[in-house]
Amino acid sequence: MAKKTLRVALIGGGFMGKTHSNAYLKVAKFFKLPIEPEMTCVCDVSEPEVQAMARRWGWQTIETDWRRAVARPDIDLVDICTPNFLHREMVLAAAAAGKMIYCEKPLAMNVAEAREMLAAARKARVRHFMTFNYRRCPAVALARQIVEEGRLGRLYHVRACYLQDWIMDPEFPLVWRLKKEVSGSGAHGDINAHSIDLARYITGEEFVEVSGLVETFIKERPLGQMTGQGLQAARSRKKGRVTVDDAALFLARMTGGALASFMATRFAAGRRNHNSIEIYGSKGSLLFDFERMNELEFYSADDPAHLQGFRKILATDPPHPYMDAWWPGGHGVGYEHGFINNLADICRAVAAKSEFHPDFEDGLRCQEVLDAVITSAKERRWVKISEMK
Ligand code: NAI
Ligand code: SOE
Repeated sequence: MAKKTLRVALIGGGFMGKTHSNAYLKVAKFFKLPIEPEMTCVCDVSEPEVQAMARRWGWQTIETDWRRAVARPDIDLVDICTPNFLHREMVLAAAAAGKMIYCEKPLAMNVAEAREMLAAARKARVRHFMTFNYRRCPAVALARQIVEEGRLGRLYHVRACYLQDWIMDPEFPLVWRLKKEVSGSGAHGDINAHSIDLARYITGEEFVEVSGLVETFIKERPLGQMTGQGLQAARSRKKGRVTVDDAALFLARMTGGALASFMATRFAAGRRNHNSIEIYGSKGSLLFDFERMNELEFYSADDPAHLQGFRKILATDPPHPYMDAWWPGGHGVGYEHGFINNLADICRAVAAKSEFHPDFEDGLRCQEVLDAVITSAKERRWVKISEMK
């Protein structure tokens, strides 16, 4: 009997379009899945470019109008990899067409949109999934397991830093990530979103209140001429205003009583994609840094006194999450594996009709924290997450 398939329409063939295409191509080669994705349709605005993308990755057909892609009867899952301002209307249309939806982060431009998107998916009774891909790094999933096993005891602190430097040059052009009407916010929604999600995922706790600070260091930049991917563009002579934050820092209180700090910036020279999170508890600590993504540092106060100290776990052996699908111990994984692991979990959840996280509810929870920080920075006060409900 032919294997059950999940027929996918991918919208947006840029950076994320590539990582998702790679995941669809590879997932069933490494994971034994009850249902396998079929690369049915890829959609982007430029016909020659989307044709080339289809040929390169093995997509069966193309569309240049996303509404046609969403409406097609031969599609089960709509995968949204477009700039943030498009997520809402694409999700609403996909839900109305009865399709399952897989959406890139951040889910929405603001809480109101995220709430509407979750409600639409629920009303249409369609499955909804998100990519917070760092959850699926084996070392991060292991960190969650260690916390769930109670090995850290009561949690006192979370310290997350997401540091980049790709726009430090004042002549770097005004790409879509620097325009509020396209991206919603800057470093905050782009990379604090990941840190917020990781804090929720690893600790299993929610945010109670936040106090934030945002800054735009370079207020004008040369206008950008898009060259296909959101992290690059040719620049023109004319200048335009940057309408998002370059950096966003905040303090938070978590439901279990932990005090947390977050720093997201695109102005940390030398830091290309430094996504780190540290968790400190009564019985131990955990440190993860994406730049050393195969490693997890763990300190246990339960160790005999003379052996106490941070141990570095190389999270590449089969007992570590996802590693039984990959290479023998010691042969590490990379950035793309988070996306493939996420997709494997989606396929299993669809086949088993079981729960999957992160879904749109996780996207909404993240958005509430993002918006609360912006409100706090604007009004110069602590903001409770309950004010965002
Ligand atoms: P990108 O700029 O590289 O690609 C976006 C693509 O969408 C472009 O090819 C563009 O032509 C296409 N597009 C724009 N309007 C369209 C329309 N109306 N119909 C069809 N296609 C359209 O952007 P990137 O980096 O791929 O980001 C896309 C999304 O993924 C964003 O929401 C971003 O926040 C998220 N993202 C997530 C990452 C993660 O770590 N999970 C990493 C990078 C981005
Ligand atoms: C650019 O800041 C970017 O590509 C983000 O959009 C991603 O979400 C992050 O994972 C890496 O950096």
